[in-house]
Amino acid sequence: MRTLALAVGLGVIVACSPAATTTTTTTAPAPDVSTTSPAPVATTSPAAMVTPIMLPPGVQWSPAPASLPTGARVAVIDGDPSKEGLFTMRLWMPNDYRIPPHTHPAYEHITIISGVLHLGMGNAFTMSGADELRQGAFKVVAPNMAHFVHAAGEVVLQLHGMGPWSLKYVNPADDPRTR
Ligand SMILES: [Cu+2]
Repeated sequence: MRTLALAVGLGVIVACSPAATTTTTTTAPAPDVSTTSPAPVATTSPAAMVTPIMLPPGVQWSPAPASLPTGARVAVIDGDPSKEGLFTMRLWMPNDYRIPPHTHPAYEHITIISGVLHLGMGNAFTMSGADELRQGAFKVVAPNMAHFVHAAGEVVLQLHGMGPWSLKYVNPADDPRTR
């Protein structure tokens, strides 16, 4: 993951550089994402993902709440999802992690920090028609809109929305809290 972290770091530096805004006379062609192969599946532990780039100082990954399938990690970086008001959290998913079809009571705003996430809409978990969201991608899911995700390799995403936040599975049998 060192390469990825370095790449992200460079991206941040470039984005923050004043020079980046003054040298716009030549526009570089956008990378052709359709021919870019997914990042190789790494086995880096969540702890190794914790860098100043991934999380603000003092914020640490915790095991995902009981409402999510085991294996993911979360870090709340602003606000409190259990209370009223705006919150922002990050979610780390291992390779092939899945969240079955579910809904939320409010808008879900998803930003991909790293990795490749498949995001599909509807009541049935299927990759056909699912969006392939890559680093930097942003997606809004409307309240009560059934959706599901699959991590193609490790994924770190940022989720922000208005609390109190909750998650309801379309199929109650998918709910880890009921097992
Ligand atoms: Cu969701």
